[in-house]
Amino acid sequence: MSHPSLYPVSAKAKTRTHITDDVYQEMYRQSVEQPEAFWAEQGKRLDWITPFNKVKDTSFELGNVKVNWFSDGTLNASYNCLDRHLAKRASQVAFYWEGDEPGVQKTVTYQQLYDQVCQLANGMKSLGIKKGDRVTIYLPMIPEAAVALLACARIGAVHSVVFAGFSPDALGSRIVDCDSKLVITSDQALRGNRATHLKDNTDAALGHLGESNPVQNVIVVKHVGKNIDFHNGRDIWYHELVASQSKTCEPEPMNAEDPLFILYTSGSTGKPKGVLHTTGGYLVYAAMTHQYVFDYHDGDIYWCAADVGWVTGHSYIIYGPLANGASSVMFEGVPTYPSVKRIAQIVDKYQVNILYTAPTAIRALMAHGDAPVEGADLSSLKILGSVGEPINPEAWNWYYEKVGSSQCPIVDTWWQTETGGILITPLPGATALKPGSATRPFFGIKPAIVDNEGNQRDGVAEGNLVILDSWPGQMRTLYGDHDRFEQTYFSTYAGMYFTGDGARRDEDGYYWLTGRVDDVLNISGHRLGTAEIESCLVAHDAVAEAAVVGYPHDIKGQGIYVYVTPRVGVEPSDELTKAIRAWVREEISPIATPDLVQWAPAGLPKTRSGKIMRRILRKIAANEHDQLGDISTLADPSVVDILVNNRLNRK
Ligand code: 6R9
Repeated sequence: MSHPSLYPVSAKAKTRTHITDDVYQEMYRQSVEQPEAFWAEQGKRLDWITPFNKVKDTSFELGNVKVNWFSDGTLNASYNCLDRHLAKRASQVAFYWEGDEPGVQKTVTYQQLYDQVCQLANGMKSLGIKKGDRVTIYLPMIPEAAVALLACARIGAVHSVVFAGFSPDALGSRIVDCDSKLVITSDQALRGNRATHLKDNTDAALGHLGESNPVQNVIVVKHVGKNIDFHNGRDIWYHELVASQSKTCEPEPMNAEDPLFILYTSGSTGKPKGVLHTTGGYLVYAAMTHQYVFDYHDGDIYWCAADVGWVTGHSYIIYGPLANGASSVMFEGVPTYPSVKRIAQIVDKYQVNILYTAPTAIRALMAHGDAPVEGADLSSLKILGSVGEPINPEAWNWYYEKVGSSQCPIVDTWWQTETGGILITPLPGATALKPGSATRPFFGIKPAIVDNEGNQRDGVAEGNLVILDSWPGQMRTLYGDHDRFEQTYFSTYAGMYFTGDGARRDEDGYYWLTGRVDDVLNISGHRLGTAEIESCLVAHDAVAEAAVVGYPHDIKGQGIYVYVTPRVGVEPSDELTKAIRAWVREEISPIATPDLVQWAPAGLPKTRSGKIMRRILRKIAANEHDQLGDISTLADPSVVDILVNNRLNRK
C-alpha cells in the first residue's frame, strides 16, 4: 500500500489549537529577530519570587561560552509545579499511576503530591541535606520518583537520576562524579514481571566505592515488599522518614541560574557526561514546549510513556506537565506485558488524549501486526508523539493509521539531554506532516546545516546539524568540567552548538535527522557511547582488543555489533561469547548487551598510525562489505577479508 508523503493540518487540529500556521510564522519570526522581547514574555508563564529584569546573556564563543537566562530572577521549581496550582487544582489528579501488573493502580492529586513533596523535603532536611547538595535518585516508575525530584527542587538540592536499568558500577561512578550525599532508591523494581534488585545494586555500588563513597544515607521506598539488607545508621525506610514530617515546607528561593539537576548521558569518549540544567530557563522551556508541541489544554489526559531516568521523563513527565497543571498517566511497566495490547488498554482505561512514546516501542508492537490494537477503541486520542530516534516512515504510518485511526497528528520531536526540551518538531495545528521528518524549528531555535569545514549550507542541504544561538532550556555546563563542555559542543564549528547529529533540509525547509555522526549509538532510543562498551569489553580477561559499531536493527533501530580479539592462548567458543555478552550486561546495563559478537583472532583493521578503521567495521556489520571504499591505508588489508568471511549479519 502506498502512503501519502504529506499530511496537511486537519480541520480538527486547526479548531482546537493554540498555534495555527500563521501564528507560528509570526511568533517564530519574532522569537529569532527579537529574542529578548520574546523570552521576556514567555518568562511570565512562571511565578517568580523576584521577577527578572535581565533576559538573555549568552555566548557560543570558544573559551567564553556562557548560557545565562533570566539571571537576576529567583523562583522555585516545585512551587511552580505544585503550590501555585492548589487554589484551583487541589483535587485534580496529577498522576494516574498504572503499575506493572494490570489492576495495580493509584491516583495522586495535586494536594497529595504537594503534601508528599513537603514531607520528603522535610525528611531530607532532617538528614542534613541542604541547597546545593547532590542527591542521586535510583527509582522505578512509581509516584515516589516524582515526589523525590520535586522534594529536591523544593529545598534546592540538585538531583541526579540514574536509570533503574543501570548496573551497580554505572550507579557508583555517577554517585562519585557528583559527590552525592544521599541516594533514594527502592527495594526492587518490576518491569514486565521481572524484578531488578535496586537496593542490592545500591549496596554493591557503595560497597565497591570503599573509601571514595560520599554517601551518608540511603532512603529506601518499600515498593515490591521483598526483604533487603539494611545497614543500620545509613539506611532509612522512606515511609518511616516521612511519617512524622510536616506537610508544609517553605520552598527555597533559587536564582534562575542555580542548578536544578544533573543527568548523565553518553558521549563519544569514555566517561559519561554530567549534563547540568538550571532552574529558570529550563522550566520556562519545558512548560512552553509541553503546552505548544502537544497542544495541551486544560482537562486533557496526557501520557508520556518514557522513563524518569531519561531526559524525556524529566521534561515531559515531571517538569513540563506539572508546571502546566496537567493530568498525566505514569506507567511502571513495558508495552508488551502482559500482552502487546497493554498500551492500547491503558489509553482506553484512562481515556488518554495525548500519547508520547518512542519509535522502538512502536516497531516492537508493529511486529505483531494488528494484535496490539485489536478490540481497542482508542477514540480518545487526539495527538501522538515520537521521540528518541528517527522514526522510519513504515513505523510512522503504522502509528498514524493503527493507533491514531488516521485522525491524530504525529509530532516527531527532535531534541537531546543537552537541549533540555524539544527543538525541532511539528506543531499539531500548524505544521503539515511528512512521515520521517521532525519538520521545523520550535520558537527561538536557529538550526543550520554545515559541511565538515563548518561552512553553512543554505537551501536544500545535507550535513552536520548545529544550532546558532542559545535558548532557555540549553544545558549550562558539564558538571565539574566546563572545559569538556566547551570542547565537546563548541570547538568543532566555531561559534555554533554542535549537536552530534546529521540532518538534511528539504525544499520546504523541513529537517530530516539522519542519525549520529559521532561514536554514539542509539539503541532503542537510548544513547550509548561505543567507547564505554569497548572499555568494558577489554576489561574482560579473555579480551585483548575490541571495537564496537552500530548496525541497522529492525526493532531497536540500531543493534550492537562487537568485534573482539582474544588474548593470546584464549580459544573463542560459544561459551565465551555468552560470557562476553553477560559481562557487558552486568557491567553496564542490559541495554548495552551486544547483539552480535564476532571474534577477530587475526586482529582489527587499523591505519598505520594504529587507529581502528571503524568505517570498515560499520560496513561489514551492516552487511555492506561490497562498499568498503579505499582500504589501501590499512596496515594489513588482509584482516578485512577474514572479517568479511566470518561476518555475522548476513541478510
Ligand atoms: C530526547 C532524547 C539524543 C539523541 C539525538 C538524536 C536522537 C532524539 C530524535 C532523534 C531523530 C528524533 N533523537 N529524538 N533522532 N529524530 N525525533 O532522546 O535525548 O537521550 O540525549 O538522545 O537521540 O540522535 O542526538 P537523548
